[in-house]
Amino acid sequence: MGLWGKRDDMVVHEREPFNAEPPPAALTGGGITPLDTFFSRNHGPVPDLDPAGWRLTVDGLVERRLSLSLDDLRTRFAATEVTATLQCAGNRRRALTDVRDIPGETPWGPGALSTARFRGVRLADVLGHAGLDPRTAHIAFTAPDVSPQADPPEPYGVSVPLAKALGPEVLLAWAMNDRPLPRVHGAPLRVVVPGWIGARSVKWLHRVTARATPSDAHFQAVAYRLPPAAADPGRARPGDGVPLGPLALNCAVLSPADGSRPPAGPTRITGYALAGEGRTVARVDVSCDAGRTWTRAGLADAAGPWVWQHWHAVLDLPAGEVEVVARARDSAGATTPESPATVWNPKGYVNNSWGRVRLRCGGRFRPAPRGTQRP
Ligand SMILES: Nc1nc2c(c(=O)[nH]1)N[C@H]1C(S)=C(S)[C@@H](COP(=O)(O)O)O[C@H]1N2
Ligand SMILES: [Mo]
Repeated sequence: MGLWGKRDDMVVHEREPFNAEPPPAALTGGGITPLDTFFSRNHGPVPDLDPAGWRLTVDGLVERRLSLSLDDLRTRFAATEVTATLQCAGNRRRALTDVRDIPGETPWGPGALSTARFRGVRLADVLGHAGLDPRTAHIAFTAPDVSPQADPPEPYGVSVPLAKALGPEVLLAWAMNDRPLPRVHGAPLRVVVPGWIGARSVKWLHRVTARATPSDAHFQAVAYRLPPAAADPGRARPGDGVPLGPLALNCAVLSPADGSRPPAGPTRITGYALAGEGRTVARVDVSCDAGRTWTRAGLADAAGPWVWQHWHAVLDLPAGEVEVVARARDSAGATTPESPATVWNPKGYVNNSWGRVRLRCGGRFRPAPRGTQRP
């Protein structure tokens, strides 16, 4: 077993803070991602919290300030489950670095997303118990992990608008795939905000605050905002750019692996697609001739509204250098953009350009003609 209980072949971008994604081949099965395969994104050291002494504080614009133990959460509220795909805003950033360098950011491949069944209580139920002041417009989350990426370093914090926070899909979760939440994924309690960038699903949650304005913590006010293409990210000021929230339609190829050398001929191509909030993946098309001709991929059944969908197609790959591309369309008619250059931004967020793998296909195997003998 590798670091933090992850599989040995995990692609570890950084050990401290721990940032790792599964190799694409490990995600081809779709469905629920095993805990040892689930990607992990951290901005600081992983806290080691004692669940017995841990309390969740609910404060801010509330009628009753709450201090809840894990037992309080389990016994005073109805437990529920949500299966959700978490995707980092930096998923597939590496393909953007081919356009222009993105210094100081993790070069994620297509594996900075994974799916789990989370168990916990609805955030809406806990907020209802505290009683919200009518001025509440945002719910802020704070955790104890201090990130050196903020200047000065500060604990991790973000917020979501109240309308999303009250959604029945938003959980305070203590279990993942029927196991206690692993430490690296936020034990004892994390937020799960399905359909939104992973950054909003705060791990090691210890404080929920009702506010009139968004959180002014670094990871809400400065990072995880889409900067204008010409911006210098080193000089971003609070409020610059567009805050990232709901996920954009995305689609990537998982197999054959980028850079691999499969034989030419009929080849199974697989990957995933993920639609934004309130939308579904309508179709995925795959091409091996730069988009002149397309083959419609078969889509696996979705396991719910908040999860990825895996797809597969068989393409007759020619011998030589071949680029396989995949594009998706969602239920609102939106399509994934063709080129990484059009989505490039200085922080490398939200690359949802066509999935691409470059292959070198071997010569076609031809059986020897009848009557000839091989040496
Ligand atoms: N407290 C805290 N919560 C956090 C983070 C963090 O660094 N600290 N990283 C966020 C980001 S950017 C992502 S993509 C997800 C990753 O969740 P995972 O590590 O369980 O895959 O957690 C989010 N929650
Ligand atoms: Mo992220």
